[in-house]
Amino acid sequence: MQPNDLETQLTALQAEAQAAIAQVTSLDELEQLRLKYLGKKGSLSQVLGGMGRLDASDRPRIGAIANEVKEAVQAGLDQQRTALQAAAIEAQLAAETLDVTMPGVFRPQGRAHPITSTIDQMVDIFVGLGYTVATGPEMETDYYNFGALNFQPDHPARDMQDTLFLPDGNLLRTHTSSVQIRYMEENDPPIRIAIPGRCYRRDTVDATHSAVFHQLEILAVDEGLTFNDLRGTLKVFLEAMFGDIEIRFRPSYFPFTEPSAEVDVRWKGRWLEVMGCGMVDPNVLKAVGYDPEVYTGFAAGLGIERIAMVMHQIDDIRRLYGSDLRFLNQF
Ligand code: 2NL
Repeated sequence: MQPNDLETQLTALQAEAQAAIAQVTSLDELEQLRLKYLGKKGSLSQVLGGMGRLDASDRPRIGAIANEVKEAVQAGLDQQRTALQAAAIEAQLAAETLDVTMPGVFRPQGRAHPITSTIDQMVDIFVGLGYTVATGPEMETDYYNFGALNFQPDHPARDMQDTLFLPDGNLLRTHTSSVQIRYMEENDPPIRIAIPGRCYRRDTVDATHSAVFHQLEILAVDEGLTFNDLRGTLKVFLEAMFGDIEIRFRPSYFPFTEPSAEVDVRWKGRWLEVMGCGMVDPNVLKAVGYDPEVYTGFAAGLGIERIAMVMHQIDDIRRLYGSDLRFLNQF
C-alpha cells in the first residue's frame, strides 16, 4: 500500500468528519458521529488498519498525521458539543422565561358568609375568656335533645308541630344543648364550653323564622359559680359584640335552667332581646352524673341569625340563605 493513499484517506476522513460535525443539531447525533469516526469500529480505526501494510519507514509520518486527524476531529466534536449544550440551555431559558408583566388569571375573591363571620366573632370572644369550642351531631336522640335537659315527657316543644322527627324515632336537634350534655358525659368539671351549630325546627318560614338556623350556646360548670358570674360573663361578651351598651336581665323560664332570664341590650334607643340564660337546673347536672351539691353551672344561648340581623340591619332572615352575591358582598 502506498503511504499517499493512506494520507489521502486520512485527509478526506478529516474533511468529511468536520463537515458532518458542523451539520449536527443534537447531542445524540453528535455522539453517533463520534462513534462513526473515532469509535473502535469507526472510520479512523479502519484507515489505520492499513498501517500494517506500510513500510516501517513511512509509519511514523502517517502515524503522526493520523494523530493530528484524530485530535482535529476530537476538537471539532468537543467544540460542537459545547455549542450544542449552550444552545440547549439558551433554549430552555427562553422556554421558561416568565413574563411577570402578563395579567394574571382573574379569580373572584371569596369571603366568609355573614353567619360564619358572626360565629367566628362570638367564638373568638369566648375563647378569649378561656372557653373551649365543642361540636356534635345534628341528628339526635330524644334523650340528648329533651330528656337529659329536663324537658317533661309532655312538654310542648316535643310536639311534632315544633320538632322535625325522623322515621327511625331520632330527630333533628332543636338547639345545640344536646352537645353540652354529650360533652358533660365525657368530661369532669370544671368545664367552660362554647357550642356553635345548625339547629332545626318545624317552623313556617317568614321574615324572622327559618326551619334551619344557627345557635351559639355557652356552658360553665364549676364549684361555686353564681348568677353573678353569669351576669359578668354575658356583660363582657355583649360589650365586645355591641360596644358600650346597657344590658338588662328579665326573669324567664327554660326547662334546663333555674332561675332563668332573658337578656336585652339597649340598641339604637330600643330594648332588644338578644339571648336567654340561667343557672343549670340540678336535674340536668344529675343526668350527666355531676353532683349538684358540689357543682353549679350557668348557661346561655342565642340565635346567630338574629344577632347578625341586628348588627348588619338585615330586615329578612331569608336573605341570609339566598346566596345572592349582591347581598352577601356587602358584609
Ligand atoms: C335562647 C336560650 C338557653 C341554655 C340555653 C343550657 C344547656 C344546658 C344546660 C342548661 Cl346543657 N342550659 N342552655 C340555657 C339557657 C338559655 O338558650 O334563647 N336560645 C336561643
